[in-house]
Amino acid sequence: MTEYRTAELFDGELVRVLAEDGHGFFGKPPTQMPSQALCLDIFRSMLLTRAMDDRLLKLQRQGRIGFVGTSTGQEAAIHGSAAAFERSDLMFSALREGSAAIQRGAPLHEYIAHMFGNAEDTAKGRQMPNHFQSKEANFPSWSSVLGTQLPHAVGAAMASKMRGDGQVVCAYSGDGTTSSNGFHSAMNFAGVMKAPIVFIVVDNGWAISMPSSRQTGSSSFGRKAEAYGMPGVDVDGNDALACYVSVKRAVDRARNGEGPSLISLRTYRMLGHSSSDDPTRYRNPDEVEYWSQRDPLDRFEKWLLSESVIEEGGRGRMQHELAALVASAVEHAEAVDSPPLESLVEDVYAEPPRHLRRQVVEALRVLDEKGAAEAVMGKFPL
Ligand SMILES: Cc1ncc(C[n+]2csc(CCOP(=O)(O)OP(=O)(O)O)c2C)c(N)n1
Ligand SMILES: [Mg+2]
Repeated sequence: MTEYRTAELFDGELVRVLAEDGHGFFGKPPTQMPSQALCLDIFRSMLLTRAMDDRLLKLQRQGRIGFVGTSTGQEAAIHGSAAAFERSDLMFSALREGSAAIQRGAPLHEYIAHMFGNAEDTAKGRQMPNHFQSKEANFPSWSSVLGTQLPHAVGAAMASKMRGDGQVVCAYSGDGTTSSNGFHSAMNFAGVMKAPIVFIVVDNGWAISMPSSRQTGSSSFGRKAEAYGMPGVDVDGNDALACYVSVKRAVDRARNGEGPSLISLRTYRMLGHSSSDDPTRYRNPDEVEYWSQRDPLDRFEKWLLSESVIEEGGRGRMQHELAALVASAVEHAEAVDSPPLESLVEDVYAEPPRHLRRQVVEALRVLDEKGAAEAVMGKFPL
């Protein structure tokens, strides 16, 4: 496994703002620093993501939810970058950026409802967990088919360009997804048409069991941008401020009509690919140890303390408060029913056709839910 280390993939400097140990700046402070309030919001979002991972993975192990794709280790990349967009911008996520919707205003209980697929799930239980959608947060659901979100995002960016309303589109993908057709089509089209979009590759070192060093012949993901005629940059993805500053520059560029950019955020997936994966089968424990020494939460916390944005013990108090919020959202979600069975055939046709209605009624009869079957027959007479 020594062939792995994304650092080997890239022989240039990563963009950094914070010192690796969080004590001060790496070099000169950038001119476009986020406000203290925004820094605090980013940190809180990072802590919430960690708290949700912790709780949701336990729920999955207890058989109370079906699937979890965690974000542990990637919190700076997710929330530092998401903070650079306006809420009116459109955000297309991949598997691990769902909690950015909460950062953008979606209610926590809706996110948790989605993880359970209950009647309060905005996707009505029709999606896998971790495929969150929120109209309120301008956050479309994504498809598990890797890369399909990227051409959709470019289409949305072109629509914004035609409307001329200044909306910028954010398009997240993983390192593995850079090998998809969708990535190429989207990057090419956006480059040619100068679409107002920011592509963010969250390079977490792995695509299930495939290391990112085996994903491309390029010397870095950021450098792929050159071939598509847009700027590209490789950033330390465990540095929340570097993520914010680099993405903000690209967002401003897109809003000013200067077209797309590609930002690659170098980070690490600390846990398995999903709750169905055992990463010890393919990863060297030394590598995991190396990255555990570089926890993005610790690094940002040290800097926030040194700038007096938080005080000693502040992180612990926030963690406590967020864990309680997650616990109460879980308690609420478990008391909510599943979506009604007949919702399976709704929302495609204006009136669900006869054969689908019949299937719902038959299913309800099999489930011995006579009352419900009669109610459906009353609603949609056969
Ligand atoms: C088109 C397609 N090919 C293969 C898969 C199977 N698959 C699911 S996730 C995954 C790895 C994704 O890696 P990456 O893009 O780096 O995202 P990460 O999971 O690391 O966040 C693969 C190969 C898929 N879902 N879609
Ligand atoms: Mg990956």
